[in-house]
Amino acid sequence: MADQSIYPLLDKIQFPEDIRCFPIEKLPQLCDELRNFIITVSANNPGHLGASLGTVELAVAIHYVFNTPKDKLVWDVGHQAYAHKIITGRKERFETNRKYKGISGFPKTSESEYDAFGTGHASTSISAILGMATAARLAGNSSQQHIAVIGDGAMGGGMAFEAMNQAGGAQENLLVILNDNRIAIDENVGAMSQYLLHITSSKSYNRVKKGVWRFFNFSKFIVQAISRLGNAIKGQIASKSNLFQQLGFRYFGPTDGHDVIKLVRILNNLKEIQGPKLLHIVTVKGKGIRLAEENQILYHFPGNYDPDTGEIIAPDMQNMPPKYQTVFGETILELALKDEKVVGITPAMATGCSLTIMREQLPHRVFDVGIAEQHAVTFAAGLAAAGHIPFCNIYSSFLQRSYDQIVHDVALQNLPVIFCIDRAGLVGEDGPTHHGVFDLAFLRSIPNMVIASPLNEAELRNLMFTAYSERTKPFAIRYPRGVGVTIDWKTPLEKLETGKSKLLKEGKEIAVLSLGPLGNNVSKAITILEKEGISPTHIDVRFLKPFDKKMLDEICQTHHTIITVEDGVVAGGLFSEVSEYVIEKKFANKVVPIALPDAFIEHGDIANLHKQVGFDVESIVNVIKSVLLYHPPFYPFFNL
Ligand SMILES: Cc1ncc(C[n+]2csc(CCOP(=O)(O)OP(=O)(O)O)c2C)c(N)n1
Repeated sequence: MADQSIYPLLDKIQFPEDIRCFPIEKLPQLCDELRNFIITVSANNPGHLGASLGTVELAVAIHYVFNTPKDKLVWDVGHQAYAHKIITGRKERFETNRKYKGISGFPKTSESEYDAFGTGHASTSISAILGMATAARLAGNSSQQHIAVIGDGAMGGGMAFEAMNQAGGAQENLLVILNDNRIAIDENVGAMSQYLLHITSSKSYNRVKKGVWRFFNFSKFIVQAISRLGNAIKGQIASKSNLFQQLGFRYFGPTDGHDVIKLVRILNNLKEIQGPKLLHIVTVKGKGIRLAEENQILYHFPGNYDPDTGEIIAPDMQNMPPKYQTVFGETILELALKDEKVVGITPAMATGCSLTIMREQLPHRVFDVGIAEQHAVTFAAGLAAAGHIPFCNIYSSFLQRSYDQIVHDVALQNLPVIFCIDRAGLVGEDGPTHHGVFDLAFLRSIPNMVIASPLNEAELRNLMFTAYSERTKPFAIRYPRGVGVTIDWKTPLEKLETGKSKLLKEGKEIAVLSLGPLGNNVSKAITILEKEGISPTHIDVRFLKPFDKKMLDEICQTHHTIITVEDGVVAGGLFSEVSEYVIEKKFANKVVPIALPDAFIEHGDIANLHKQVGFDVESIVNVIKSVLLYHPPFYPFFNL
């Protein structure tokens, strides 16, 4: 007898229309298979496991009820959309999830017509779906449905409120599904989170809930008729003080987001109700793996694990250099223990950035402000204005949201906020939504800013100490995700001279000016080249702003070519700084960039991405050699 598939229903599915042929009673089994499939495949291909395990029933119910891709579905952040991806034509490719040249870990319009909108950053879904709903109305298309799925963490973000404000006012026809799993990456924080807890646990809401579910047992025609009564329905189904109702939405819930049959019934009826609606579902992050349900922070992104037990297979970190994040966490704690004015701020990434290290000892001086990067920056500005020493830790790509706050609230007032910009440069598997490659460019144009990047862990510590000691200006320190290069990193804190570079290797003809940890690849490249008799100068510029013009002046007069190396886009960063100087001073040096092109870089492991963009050692060797080939020793490099 042939082997029986462990996924008998899932095997029959490529696209949602295949599911729509199933009788509703089959859906729980399909969900079980889908969940097992995610667990099995993700066990040795790490991804955002916890969130995606919580939305299996929701994804199936939405695609069962709605006519996707004609009806539009937007997943907020998008890290919870694995089930959606698998049942919308990407089952076979799911094992390539997040891999180089594989499918993206986030919804992506170029990947599938079922991904109505690309996501990766939080709190965008309601704005996007509102735009689509508005467009449909303007086009006279009343049959198209619009659904946004947003988590309880993302619901606390400012953009979500801005969109709710417009949608509720305009009474546009859309459905927001609030996926409340009571956790963001870390514990969810703030009043919105408290409010949702109140709704899910309060007796009066639960009484109202019974009425709601009676309502959903009515036939479609009765629901249509009742919904035409407009506001009258609101009173029947939720407390008058409900925040979402006050914002002009019809609120439904809370309900169990793992009961797929009930979800289907509810969604079928909600389709018949016009105007903005919010369905509040309660789910369990990590559903299906006991350990993941119990350790939701750890299993947000667990890495490799045993698919049977869920036990995490941790990589051997013995004799490995520390992560830059650990160095940040330990160093801020060290400074905070010495100075009570030091405070730490994170917008919802306490574990990711290791501010947890300080929080364990000094919880009252660490502020997790929720997914609210704009607010985090102005909050830090307020603290600085009142004499505190705020270390505001934000991932580079999320800091993009705070541009006006950096300009208007920090730099213009010259407030000494210390920005620790985590995940700077290419981040790897998370891809273009998360690559932190614009910060050098967007910060350099802001007056008063100090911008630095450490070559290694010791330099990160020293830059933090320098920023702490100076406190005359806003000071940004950008550093990458992951491990550094030095095992003995806990060196005594040393104040560096702001704006001063460091000569790492004296050579001739070519000077390589590197900013940040990519300088370690340059050092390796030079070691290789020296064996062939090629000996360029290497300088760790450390500070992009203020820039070490004295050093640059000397370099321009003693080397015919300057190669700039930076983990950021070519326009606006180190290459621009050096080129502008060479032009301004009318030098004739050739300036060659090793930087990212004017293009979005896809996802994949760092080794492949570095090779692709020319950041790996071999590519750097080749650039230096090719420069020499085209610039014989007599090349003039005098002042024009
Ligand atoms: C603007 C922005 N800030 C931070 C993040 C990092 N981040 C990814 S998921 C997440 C938590 C989201 O929580 P929630 O909306 O409750 O979704 P869940 O993970 O619980 O499904 C955070 C903070 C992000 N993606 N975008």
